[in-house]
Amino acid sequence: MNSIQITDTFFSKYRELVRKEMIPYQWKVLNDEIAVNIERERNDDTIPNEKSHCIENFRIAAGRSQGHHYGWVFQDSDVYKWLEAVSYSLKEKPDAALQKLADSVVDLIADAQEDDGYLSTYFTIEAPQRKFRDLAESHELYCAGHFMEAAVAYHEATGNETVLATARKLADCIYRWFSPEEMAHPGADGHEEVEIGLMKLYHATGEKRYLKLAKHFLEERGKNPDFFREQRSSEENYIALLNGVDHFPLSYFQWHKDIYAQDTAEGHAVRLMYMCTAMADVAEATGNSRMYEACRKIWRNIVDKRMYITGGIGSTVTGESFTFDYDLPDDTMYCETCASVALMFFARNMLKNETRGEYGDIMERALYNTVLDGMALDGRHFFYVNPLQVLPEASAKDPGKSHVKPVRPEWLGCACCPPNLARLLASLEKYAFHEYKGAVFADLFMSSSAQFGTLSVVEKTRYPWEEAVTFTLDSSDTAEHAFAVRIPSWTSWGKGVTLTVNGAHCDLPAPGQIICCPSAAGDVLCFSVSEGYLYIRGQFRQDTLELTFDMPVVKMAANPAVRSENGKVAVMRGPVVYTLESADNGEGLYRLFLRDDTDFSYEFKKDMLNGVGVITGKGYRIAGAVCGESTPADTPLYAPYTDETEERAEQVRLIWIPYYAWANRGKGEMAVWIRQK
Ligand code: FUB
Ligand code: ZN
Repeated sequence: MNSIQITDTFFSKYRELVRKEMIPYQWKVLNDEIAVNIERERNDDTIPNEKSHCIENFRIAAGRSQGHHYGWVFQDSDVYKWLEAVSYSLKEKPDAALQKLADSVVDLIADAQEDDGYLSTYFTIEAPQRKFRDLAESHELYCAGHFMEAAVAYHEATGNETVLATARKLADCIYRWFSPEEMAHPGADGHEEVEIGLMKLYHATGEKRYLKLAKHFLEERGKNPDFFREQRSSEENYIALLNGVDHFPLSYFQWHKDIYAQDTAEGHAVRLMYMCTAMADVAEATGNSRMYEACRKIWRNIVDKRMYITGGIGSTVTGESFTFDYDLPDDTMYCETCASVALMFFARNMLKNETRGEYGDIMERALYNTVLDGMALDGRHFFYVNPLQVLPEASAKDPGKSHVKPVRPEWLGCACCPPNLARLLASLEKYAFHEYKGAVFADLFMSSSAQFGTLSVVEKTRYPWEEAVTFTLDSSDTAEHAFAVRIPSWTSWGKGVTLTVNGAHCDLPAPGQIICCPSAAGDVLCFSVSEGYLYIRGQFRQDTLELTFDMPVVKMAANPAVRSENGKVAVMRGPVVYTLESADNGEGLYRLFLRDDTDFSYEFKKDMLNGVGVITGKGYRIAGAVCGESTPADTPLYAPYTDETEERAEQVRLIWIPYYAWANRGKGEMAVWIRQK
């Protein structure tokens, strides 16, 4: 039996926040029990924002209450993601009262399920005649996928059989309707997700039909380009289920091409990431190297050309989508929290196919930056969109920036992100390690104790603030074990990695080289490096490895093709992207710049922002008016250029905080990128 317990100071705070704040808070919101200010994610009057009504929708569908469905057609998924987060939390810390509550939610969901297994409160209550008839927009399968994920997690955590039976009944209903063998009904959901749920159900039950259906849905994409249009036109009195979506191009749904031919990241970012997450899983489960290669192509395009330095993805609010290579505007972007959560899912499933450090590198980049940015330090306010530059006045007055919020709302009209964050943080151990071909891999660094068969691993670290990570390895048998540690790619920006084995320095092998060092039991441990991992093989007897990852403060530049960041730099230390806020640096961040003389210093401040590493350094501020203030009368709007402005610049001491921690001290400006002279 494998088990992993996270004991980490940095992440335990987050997991405690999930348990003590997010889960109870979200439960109250889903029940409309507390008055919260629900903000629309952008200026769009059609976005429902009066209440959540999630639980009430289920009660109505179950016949326990009367009324109409309220909210998005995919409102049910908020409950499923909450239940999934509860499952992981219960697994970590049993809580009888919470389990009782979750059991009652499971019973409610089972009651809302129709006799044939169909489950979607919107269609049961409002439009039974439209079931599976508008897959582009209906999200029926999307919600089903989220329920399957929750069901597997809840069953694993508590042994509750009702939840698994309900999920299987739903999967069987879907299987009957689409029936891959007979092609009873063609098509797949406009929003990928059911494929992930089916794969989890397959892994949990061994039922091959679920795997087959997941693969079938993936391979349906793009087969018939007219499918969504044909479905719409076959409905008498068709009414759109989602406003505006019927005008989006097929690439919005990843329906523009066969999945094997899609080689760039197109369309809605969350949809694409869910599709790729499922593809990577199906590729591994079926040994389909063509499918893995298809994932690789999309992966390369994202990480080489379409991802923000923060691990955010999605460059435009229109369709919450990718745009084109190197188009990464930092003040109008989307960077939805869910998209980066899902990028982590994708990376994690890529590791099932092939162990490459870059998958762990991207999980880490997304996690420490955009993902954690998705929530406030109080666990009760959430970002949907994670900008890299904010001017509150622009967010308030420029309609093109209405989605760029300067502070995290209490809840959102479309509440997909908060419970997605909760379920990810509550299950972080699934991302910290993986096993592959008999070896155990440490992918993300956090203090923990883990047992993998006969091998026990105790990890201690103060990452990401401190550089050392120590592993104590011990096995209860005499077999040779293989353990591997990801070497973060950012270590190449500094002095690299130093390795100490049982207290003695050991050189790090070059690729292709093997270096052996004494083990605690008087034998040897042999080290090699491959594809971003340090491998250690041997018989482990309380052997201690200490890795020190050099973490200098680094000025990062973007590829010159990234138009918005030309001539600018961002500051990073280890995996953490830093940012400037007006709370520390005054208004008018756009007037700041750096020269080559920046003398960075780094200090951990335990009383600031729940404990963060803070960077200070020399910078310059150009004199002049702050946007919004009246321009000094003697300064024209335009004048011939002189570098007088530079000469008038005053020297200032700048303060950078971790990007994820911005917007926790009220409304103000923020900028990740700053001009470099
Ligand atoms: O469509 C369901 C969810 O709503 C998506 O995943 C999010 O991007 C939001 O649009
Ligand atoms: Zn979201």
